[in-house]
Amino acid sequence: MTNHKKLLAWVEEIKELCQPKDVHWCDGSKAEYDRLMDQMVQSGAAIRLNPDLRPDSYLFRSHPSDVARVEDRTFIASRTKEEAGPNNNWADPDELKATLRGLYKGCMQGRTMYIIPFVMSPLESPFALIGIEITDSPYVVVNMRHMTRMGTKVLDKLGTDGEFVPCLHSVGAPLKDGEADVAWPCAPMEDKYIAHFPEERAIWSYGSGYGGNALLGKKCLALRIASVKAREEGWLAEHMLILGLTDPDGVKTYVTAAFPSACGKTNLAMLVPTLPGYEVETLGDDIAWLRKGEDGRLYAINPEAGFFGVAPGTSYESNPNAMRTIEHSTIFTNVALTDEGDVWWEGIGKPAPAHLIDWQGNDWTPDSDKPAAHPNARFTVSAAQNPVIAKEWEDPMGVPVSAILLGGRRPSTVPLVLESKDWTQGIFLGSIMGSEITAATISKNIGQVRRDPFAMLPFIGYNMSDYLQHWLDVADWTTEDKLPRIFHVNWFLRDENKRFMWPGFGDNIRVLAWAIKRLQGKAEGVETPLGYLPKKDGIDTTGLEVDMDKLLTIDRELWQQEIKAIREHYNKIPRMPKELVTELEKLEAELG
Ligand code: SAT
Ligand code: MN
Repeated sequence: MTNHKKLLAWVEEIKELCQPKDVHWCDGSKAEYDRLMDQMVQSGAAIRLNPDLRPDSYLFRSHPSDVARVEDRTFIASRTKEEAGPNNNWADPDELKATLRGLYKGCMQGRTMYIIPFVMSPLESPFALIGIEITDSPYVVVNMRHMTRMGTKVLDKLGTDGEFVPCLHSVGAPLKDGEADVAWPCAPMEDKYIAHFPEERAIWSYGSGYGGNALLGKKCLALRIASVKAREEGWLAEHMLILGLTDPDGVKTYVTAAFPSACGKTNLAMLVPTLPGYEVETLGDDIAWLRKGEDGRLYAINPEAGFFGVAPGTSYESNPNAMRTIEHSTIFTNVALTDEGDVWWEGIGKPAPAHLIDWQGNDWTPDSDKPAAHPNARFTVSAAQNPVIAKEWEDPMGVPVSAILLGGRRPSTVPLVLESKDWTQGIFLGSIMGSEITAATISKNIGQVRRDPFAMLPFIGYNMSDYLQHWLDVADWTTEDKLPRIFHVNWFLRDENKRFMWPGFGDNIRVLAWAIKRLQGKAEGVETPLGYLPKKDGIDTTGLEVDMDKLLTIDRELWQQEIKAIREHYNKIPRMPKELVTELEKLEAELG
């Protein structure tokens, strides 16, 4: 096991506090995974899918209240409110700990306490961050096995005094003697807490079993805690996919892209190009850590080992590589079940069968007025199963990034693509990013546009103004020619009839191709106050029926309104970096 004194002491402390029935140190083996799955199938927590149709795969149904991240119940408990900033719920660390200790007391009664040693980044990477998640959820254990590198090998790396981030998690549903368990235990909303202690580098999560609330290596460690560490140490922890794009000349370029949750990062990362001669390979679909390499360029590494992707809308048409990835050995959460024992969801590319069991376990027919799968239903799967995973995806030093894409769901105003004139304008474009709120977070305002700088609003572990300043400061790390170029994209423009104006998916290669040509000096840009737009015929639209004039417009009236909205957004962030305010003033003068 381990002789790590600090770890052993912490485990003892948590055992005393949470009073589990027993303790299991996870070795990370497939045998352990299979055993846990067998137990969960027996207890009714999991359903084994038909092995002839979906081998080695399982379905879980969450409690109807526990279906997404809970931003209202997510806290950054830094020493001061100022350090957490206007973008975070702040709580006094001592008070929050007292509240949480009260909840954790006896919270694992009747349950097994699992200890999951895991590492974010390949084990041998110098940038790896080790976490130890203690949880009473076997669902978390099996998901962590796909999403991270976990088990005994991590304890070996930790040695007797290595550093680790303690990540405490409980579903918050103790079992009294003889009390039967439910399929998805969790606590009521007001008792859920996703708490981060950035100075101490600790995570305490209580009451939710879902995704980013419970798989603590992901948003909690690899983004919120890592972003704090990154600022202190001079690197970046970002909500970005990483892809490798090979052009018809055989030149491979690495691109990262920041989009909010459920805006198509997984689809873009696995894109099948509709333009001949191009090839896209995946390195990551959600998180990128970026560091300056010895040659002065920025290198990106994916700290995760798997994909936790949105199922609805995923089909052999929209994302064939995702569909191939999840043909076997996959965990599904909140999708519908067919009578044959396979999965189904809205947008899977096959008509709904006459009968299904919906995500809540009820009979469902096509007449039902509710979706069969929850809109935030997910698949969890090892990245290695992706047929287009890049062979270098686990390179311990990462890959050099040439372009950064920023985007969100904007039905109007923001054109299909533009390139910032320089780094500062690129950071400005990142700071004003907006997107329609999706089902990936529990919110009453789904569909409304909210400002989500760098798609990091829910994930920055400190003050947003310092975060934006940190991005601006990257310009001082290296010379301008070595910095990635920054592009803003919007696949989600709609026409008067609310129809999407751009086909998206595999056709997004056409925009990527333009961006790559810009990097290579092979495409001219049209200068606008917001940056460079493609020339009229700059984007190859062969075979498409699209209105490029509309897709590439910067509408003065809409932008005058947009500037007002940006001002409001800026006003909510005290200490907004001066350079960005200047950018806004410049834009106002030019478009006003
Ligand atoms: O639930 S997660 O935070 O893991 C998914 C997402 O919101 O991106
Ligand atoms: Mn995400």
